[in-house]
Order: sequence, then C-alpha cells, then structure tokens
Amino acid sequence: MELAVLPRERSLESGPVSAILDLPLVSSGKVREMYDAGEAVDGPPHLLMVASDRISTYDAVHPTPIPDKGRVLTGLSVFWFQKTGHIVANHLVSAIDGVPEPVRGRALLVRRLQMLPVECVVRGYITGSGWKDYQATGSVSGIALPDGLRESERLPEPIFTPSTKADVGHDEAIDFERAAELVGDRALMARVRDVSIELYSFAAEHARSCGVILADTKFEFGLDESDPAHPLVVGDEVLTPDSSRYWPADGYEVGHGQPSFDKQYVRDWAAGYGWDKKPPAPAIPDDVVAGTRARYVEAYERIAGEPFRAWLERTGATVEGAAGGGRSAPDGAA
Ligand code: Q0Z
Repeated sequence: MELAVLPRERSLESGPVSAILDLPLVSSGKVREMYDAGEAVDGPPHLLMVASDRISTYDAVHPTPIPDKGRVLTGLSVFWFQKTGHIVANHLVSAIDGVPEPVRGRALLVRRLQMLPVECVVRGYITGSGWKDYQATGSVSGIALPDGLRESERLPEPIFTPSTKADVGHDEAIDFERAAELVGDRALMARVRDVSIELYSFAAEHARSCGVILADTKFEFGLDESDPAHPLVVGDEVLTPDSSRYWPADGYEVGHGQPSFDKQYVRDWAAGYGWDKKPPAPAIPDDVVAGTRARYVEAYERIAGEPFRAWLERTGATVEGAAGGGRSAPDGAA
C-alpha cells in the first residue's frame, strides 16, 4: 500500500517530538510509545506504535533492555493480525510503508481508532487475579465458576472478564453489564465479548499445536469511523507475551502458579537476588538477558512457525552497529 504520509499541524503546545522519529508523541506506556503518523492524502489518521526492548516484571521496568524483545512482540502481533482477519478487522496498515527505518521491525503503522473504554480480557485458565477472585467469591467478573477448581486449571470454557482502563495503578475488574454501560451500547459490547472469545479460542488452539498454552489474553477494540463496513476493529497489540500469559505446555501442572514462557528467567533471578519487587527494578545480568532473549525468539519461532530472521528480513530491520548501513541480521538473532 502506497502512503503519502503528511505531517499533521503541530504547535509548540502539541507535546514532545521524538528526536529519532520527528513525529509527535501521542502517548507512552511502560514499554512502548505511540506517535501521530499524520494521514494519507485526504485519508484517515494514522498512528505509529513503537515497541521498545524494555521489560517489566512485577509492574516495574528494569533498566536493562532485552535485545529484540520489541521486534519479537511486533512480529507476533502482525502474525496474529494476519491469522485472525477472518474473525474481526484490525488496525494494522503496514509494517514497512510509513515505518521509519530506525524502528523497522518493532513499529507498526496503524489506523487511528475511537478506542472503547474497556480492556477485553479472556481467560481459558484460572490464574492471577482471576484465581484470587475465584478463591474469594467463587466467581470472576460476575461469572460463577464450578466449585473445586485448582490454581492454573483449565476452565470448562473461556470466559470474558473485562476491566476498566485505569490511568494509574491496576485495572479494575468489572462485569459485562458494567462494561456495556461504559461503552454505552449493549449490543456492541456483546459483539466485542463474542469476538474476544473467538480470537482467544482460535489463538489458544494454534498455540497448543505449538506446545504453548495461552492461559489468558487482553484485547483492546476501537471503532473506525472511516470504514462503515467494518466499524469494530481490534487494535493495540494482540496475543503478544506482554498482553497475554503464555506457559510452556511441557511441565504444565495444575495446583500451583505456572512459569511464564518469556519472563521466568528474570523472575527466578530476581527472587534469588533478593529484590523486594518494589520499584526501582534491578539491572539484569548478561546471562539472564541472553536466556530471556532466547525465550522471546523461541516464542516467535514456535508460534509463527518461521525463523525470527524471516521477520527481520521482511521488514528490513537493521542491526545496530552493523557495518555498511546494516541491513538485516548477519549472524541471525535466532
Ligand atoms: C493504543 C498504547 C502504545 C501507549 C490508545 N489504533 C489506535 N487508535 C487510537 N488509540 C490507540 C490505538 Cl492502538 C491506542 N493505546 C495503548 C499503545 C503506547 C499506549 F504503543 N492507547
């Protein structure tokens, strides 16, 4: 797709402009940033979502990056967008056209949406805050569950457990009716719930065939006013290790918490190191960084079913410090 991206009107009051990207910063999270990418001529507005290599555990961001983490997450998100287009439209426009060279591989040009004010969580297993709520009340988000479930057990069927988007602190669990109230359209919320469960079920089945359990995941949806044929669109990142709990199927055992596919090296190291899990998060030693990076790359290769290098090459990702302009990875991150 050919895009003539024009800069938006920009005033001194419009916020910081990245020195690298020369685009206005719209919003930043703990581990990623979103920029205003302007609009195609007479076209709809676009955003550039950039994933960093930063990693957080226990809600704190470590000062040490995990090389390639941002590119693995972006590659996985694109894999899932492409695989789930038959379920619902998504905001992906391009991973190449309109993506500045320095961030190729870890950034996506996306359609700017009117985001719905709820997080759409689907759980196939009882863990985390769902396990806490179940132990206290026998229910999660107003959904009564069978008695006698054990930690990390697979649920009889996936459940939709929305939450509010908190500006600071933790998202608050809400039931479907409260989510419908916040969205202001019960029929739309029912469609969002059904689509969320369908996306989860499809992805969990694929992941299972790759030896990975998708325990739960979170989607964000928006409305695309420029596309009346497909008003409901899934946005943000989808089915990445940062928006989901992935567990290795190998060693899965009911009755206790499961190791995270990607972050377990860091958590185990931090536990032994004696970090109290309160910010600031400690620097991560080289061997733990290397092990964690290998797990991210392994997650990409297992799920996408191709070498991670293939993603880097398709997107024209460059290697930092490579001689001669550094197109793609010479020795392979994989
Ligand atoms: C995504 C987020 C990030 C910080 C808003 N297509 C869209 N249109 C409008 N808004 C969003 C999207 Cl994806 C949107 N977020 C989450 C992403 C950095 C926050 F990269 N918030």
